[in-house]
Parts: sequence; structure tokens; C-alpha cells
Amino acid sequence: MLTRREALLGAATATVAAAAVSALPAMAAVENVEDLPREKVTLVPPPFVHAHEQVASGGPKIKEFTLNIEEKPMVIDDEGTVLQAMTYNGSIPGPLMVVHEGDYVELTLRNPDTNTLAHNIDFHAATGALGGAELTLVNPGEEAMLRFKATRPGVFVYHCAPGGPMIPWHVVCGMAGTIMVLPRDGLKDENGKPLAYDRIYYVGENDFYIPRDENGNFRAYESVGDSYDDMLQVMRTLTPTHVVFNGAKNALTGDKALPAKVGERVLIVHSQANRDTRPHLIGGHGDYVWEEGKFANPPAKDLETWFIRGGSAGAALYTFLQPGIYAYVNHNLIEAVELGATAHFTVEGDWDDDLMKQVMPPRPIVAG
Ligand SMILES: [Cu+2]
Repeated sequence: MLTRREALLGAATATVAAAAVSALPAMAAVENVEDLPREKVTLVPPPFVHAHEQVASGGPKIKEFTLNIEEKPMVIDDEGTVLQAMTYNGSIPGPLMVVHEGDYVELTLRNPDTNTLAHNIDFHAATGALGGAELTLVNPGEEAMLRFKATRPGVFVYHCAPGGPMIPWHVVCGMAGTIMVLPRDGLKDENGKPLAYDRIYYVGENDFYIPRDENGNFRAYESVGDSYDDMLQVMRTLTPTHVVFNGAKNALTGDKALPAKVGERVLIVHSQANRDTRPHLIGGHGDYVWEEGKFANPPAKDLETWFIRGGSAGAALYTFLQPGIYAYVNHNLIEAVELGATAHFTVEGDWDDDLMKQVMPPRPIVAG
């Protein structure tokens, strides 16, 4: 007869055996990660995006990235106002990283000894360990390597999160970017039909909080550390002095406007790590918009303005149908015009009279 003790022991042994069996494939799977093909990715500064496949041609890979943290002064408007910035790879925003669902992101985060502060990285695309922030805190002169599996498709913010009041300060001083995790078979419309893009641009929006002197002029500081106390006071007002795309007012206008051609499908990835925003393309639309930026959800269609929640990235696909200059703005128009949140697309191609034609030019109204 099986005693209760024997039954329990047996059950325990069986459990151990089952655990051992189930552990085997898991361990094998972990070992297999090291056997996956590797690809070293060279990042490029926004608004541009490194070369990548939209539909993955093979199985999962380990994608290797390096981000160098740079603390440095950056001019953020036409008046020469200087932000003591903190950046990934020297740009605001940090570069857009592209992988496919199921790939492993292997990031080397370097904090050179020329910097003064500790930094790290929190990937909203990652699971556990504060998005990786817990594993990547590096002092000047240190580097850390983090690997995570990209399990959810979409565009996701990454940002510095070194703890306490350092978190918002590092973010509003520039330490945020985006990773795009594409479905292995690419983007799809609401019916599951493939969607492709001919160009991709990455617009990273920032709110800056530059302290003013007693005369109301923006103050300059010797180093990023020097700016902290004063900036914190401005941050606490929740009223930014600048709201800009890609690190500075007019960073994406004039000769830095975003080129496109009539008929091209342009994917605009837009992030805001700290604050809500509402992108709008004047004279254009969002043909397909992933407002929340997550590609497992069907895109919204024909949007006039879309909403990007603070702490997230979104993606909008638009085929330009008319040539001309298109302003791409945060449709809080005060922020667009007064604070800087405006970019321009310069679109070349043929005009389509069917879509728009001036049927009567302005002329005096004749009385009677
Ligand atoms: Cu930082």
C-alpha cells in the first residue's frame, strides 16, 4: 500500500523529474541563443534610420547595437540658447533602432570617462529589470551590455532612468530614443494585407526647461551638473520653454527639411518620452496610423491629427499626393509656432488638379 509519505515523495520525485525534463528544452533554448546569427548594426542620427529589412528574410538574429552617452552643450533655438544636454550617440533624440519580433537586442551602453554622471537605459520594449535600467547603470568610464528578446511588435521609447529626480532631468535633457520592433512579415493594414514604406523618418519631440536670468534671458551653464538646480525649478512648473523636434527649433526645416516625392509612402515614427503630443501634417493625413505604436493592433485610417501619449512612440504612414512644402506640427499650435514643434516635408512631383484646384483667385467683391 502506498503510504501518504510515499505518495508525497513520489509526487515530489515526479515533480522533480518533470521539472528536469522541462528544464532541458529551456536550457537548450538558452544555449541556442548564442548560436543565433549575429548582425552588427551601425546606427545613424535621426531623422534618418539605419538600413533594415521590412520583412525579415530569415529567422531570429542577435542584433548588436552600441550607444555612446555624450554629455555636451547643444544649441536648441535660433537665438543660440544652449542646453547642457545628455544624449545617446550625441543626438536628440537618440537613434532609432530597428529589429524584428523574436530578434534579440544586444546593446553595449558606453559611458566614457569624459562624462560626469551615471546613466543607464530603460527599454519600454523589454520585460523585467526596470526595462534593463537595473542592469545598465554605468558610471563615467564604464560600459555595460544588455540583451533582451524583442517579443512585442511596435515602436517603443527607450530612455535614461538613473533613479529619483535624475530620471525626468535626464529625459528632458535629451536622453530618450525609440526602438522599432517590426513584425517578421512586416506591417499590415486592418485586414492583414501587407503595408510597405518607401521612406522612414524618425521625429523625436522634446520639451525643454531652460532657466532664465533676472532679465528674462535664457541662462547658460558651464556644465550639465551646474544646470540642475535651476532647471529643476523650471521643470516643476510643467511649463516648457521649448517644445521641439529633433533637438532644436528648426532642426527639420529649411535645408534640413525632410524630402519626399509624390507617390512615396512615408513612415513617420514620432516619440515623446515625457509629455503628450498630437502630430498633424498640414495638407496631408495619416493614411494608416498606429497611435499607440503597437503593430499587433490594426492601424487607424485617414486621421487628421493623432495622439502620442507621453512615454510612447507612434507611427503614421502617408502617401504624399501633391507636391509642395508640408508643415508637420504638434497641433498644440502655440507649441508648434511659439515653442518650436514644427518640421517641414519638401515634396517633389506633379500636381494633381483633381485633388485640388484654385477655381477662382482672390478678387474684390463686386457690390450688388
Ligand atoms: Cu542619463
